[in-house]
Amino acid sequence: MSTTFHPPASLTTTIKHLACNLKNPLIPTHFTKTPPHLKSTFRKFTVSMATTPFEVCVKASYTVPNKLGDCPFTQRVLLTLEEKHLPYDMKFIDLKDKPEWFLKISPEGKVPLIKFDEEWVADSDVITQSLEEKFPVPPLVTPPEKASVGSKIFSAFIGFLKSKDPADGTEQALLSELSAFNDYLKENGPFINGKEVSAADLALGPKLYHLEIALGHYKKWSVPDSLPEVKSYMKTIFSRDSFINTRALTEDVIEGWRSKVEG
Ligand SMILES: N[C@@H](CCC(=O)N[C@@H](CS)C(=O)NCC(=O)O)C(=O)O
Repeated sequence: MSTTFHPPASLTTTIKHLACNLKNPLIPTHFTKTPPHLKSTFRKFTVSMATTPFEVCVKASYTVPNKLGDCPFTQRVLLTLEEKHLPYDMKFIDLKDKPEWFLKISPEGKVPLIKFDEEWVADSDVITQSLEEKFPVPPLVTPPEKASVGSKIFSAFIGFLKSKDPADGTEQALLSELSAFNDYLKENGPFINGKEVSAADLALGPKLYHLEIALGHYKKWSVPDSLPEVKSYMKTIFSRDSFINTRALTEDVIEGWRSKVEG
C-alpha cells in the first residue's frame, strides 16, 4: 500500500524563465532581466521540476495501518522533499516484518530508501545531499562550519531516556547540549543558518520532536523555560507545513522508544 503526496499544482508545474549561468546551469541567478553586459554569458531558458513522484520507503506506523511511522531519518528526507516542493510516493515498511522485496533492495534492511533513476539509494545523509545536487532551488545547504550545530543533542537525549539512575549525570549532559544550542541560537538564529531554514534544521527538527514526546511521556520532563530560544526554535520548526505533513503520530513515537526505556 502506498500514498502519493502532491504539492500544489502551482509548485509542480514548470518554472519558466529562470535566468541561469549557462556555464553552470545548476546555479540559477535571480535576475529577471539580464544586464546587457552579461547577455553573452546569461540566457533565459526553462527549467522543469520533477513531476513524477519519487518512490520512498518509509517506516510504517505501529498503530494505524498504511500511515507514516516514527523514523526521524525518514522524516528528514520527506522534509527535504517537501521544502523543495518535490512530489513523493510513500511505501510503508513494517520494520518488524520486513517484506522480501524490501530486503532485496535495502542493503542494511533500513529506511529511508529513495529511488533515483531506477536505483534505490539508502541513508538520509546521502539522499538529502543528492536531492540538493539534483534540485538546488530552493537551496537548503548549511555551511560546513554550522552543519554539526546541535548534533550531540540526540545521543544525549537517548542517554537520559534510557537512564534509570537520576544521579548519573545524563540529564545534566542533555541540559548542557541544549544550553549550548540555546546560546548559539541567541547569537545566530532563528535557524541554524540564520534567517532561513536549511538542511541542518531538517535533520535536527525530527530528533527534537522525538525528544519532546518521549521525555514528556517516559520522564515527565520538558525543555526548561530557562532555554527560551530552544523552545521557540522547536515551536517554529514543528509548525512548518512541511513538518506537519511528515510528522509521526505521538503514539508511534512513544511506542518506538518503549523497548529502549523498558528493555
Ligand atoms: N543512517 C541511517 C539510519 C537509518 C535508520 O537507522 N533507520 C531505522 C529506522 S528509524 C531502521 O530502518 N532500522 C532498521 C530496523 O529497525 O530494523 C540514515 O540516516 O538513513
